Amino acid sequence: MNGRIDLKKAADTLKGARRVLLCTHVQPDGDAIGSLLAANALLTAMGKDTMMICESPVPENLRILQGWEEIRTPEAAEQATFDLACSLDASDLMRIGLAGGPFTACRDTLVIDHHASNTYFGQQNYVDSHVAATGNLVFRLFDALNVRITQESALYLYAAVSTDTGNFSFGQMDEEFFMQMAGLMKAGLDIAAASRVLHLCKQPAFIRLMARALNSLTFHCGGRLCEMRLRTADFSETGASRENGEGIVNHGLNILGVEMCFLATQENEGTRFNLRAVWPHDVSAIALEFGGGGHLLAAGCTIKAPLDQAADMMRARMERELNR
Ligand SMILES: [Mn+2]
Repeated sequence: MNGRIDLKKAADTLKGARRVLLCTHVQPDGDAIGSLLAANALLTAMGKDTMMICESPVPENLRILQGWEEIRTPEAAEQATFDLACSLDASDLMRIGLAGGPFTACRDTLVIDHHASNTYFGQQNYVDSHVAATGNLVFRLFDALNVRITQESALYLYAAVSTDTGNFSFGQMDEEFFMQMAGLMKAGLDIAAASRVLHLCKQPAFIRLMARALNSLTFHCGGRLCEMRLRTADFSETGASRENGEGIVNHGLNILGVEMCFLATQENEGTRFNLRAVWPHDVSAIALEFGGGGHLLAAGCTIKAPLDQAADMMRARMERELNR
């Protein structure tokens, strides 16, 4: 039976377990790693035996979170037995990747998540899509279980909730959200220092790559559409990785007057597109037309054509959308 449960039941389930396996999604972000470490600290404080697993490595900028080295690969869990497996911040079983093996092998499974698209893949599912981050749900569990939030855990939870709100600029922030933030400050969170490391500081290679992208910026449709193009040479000459390219497209969307934008990146097999739009436009439909997908306002696809040819196609398609 895949049941939806409330906070109290989730707290009771954690209380009743002795050995708990904790896992999160592949390519983890601040909410994934922050929630994982915070849940681990919560259970450890309650005297439980725990193991944390994640298929992908912890991103560099999250390695300021103490204890990140204790996060193991899923194979580490194969030799051990647990009486509860708990997944954090993943909307479906595919999303936890290889951690899905040890997760489903466990007798009891608990899903803690905030995605509206959650498939309730646990035996018990504490899912609330009205909170900004999974970290908000872990905060509630600290409260419900009467465990004090340490300064260390405050940093974990801050990493979680600030990541999913773009450092407090979007998402479902309400009174409870800021009451929780007040709780983190009370626990000794150094918010300015944490924000600098987690959100403001960038790798020099990223800034050099962004300079290239911004230099390629062109406007169309009277400033309602903009685009950027990155060539393979832009990566090799700046020392940037493909990972560094992520997020650059948002700088196009954050230009006053822009309603739609894209970043076209040259790849071996063709051209990769990151598409963005301001409501009520829809880039997921455009991405779908080119064999990709995503959300209404943020989507992606790959066109099997050289960079300039592919980018001209995308620009024409978006111009059509804006002139409808
Ligand atoms: Mn999240």
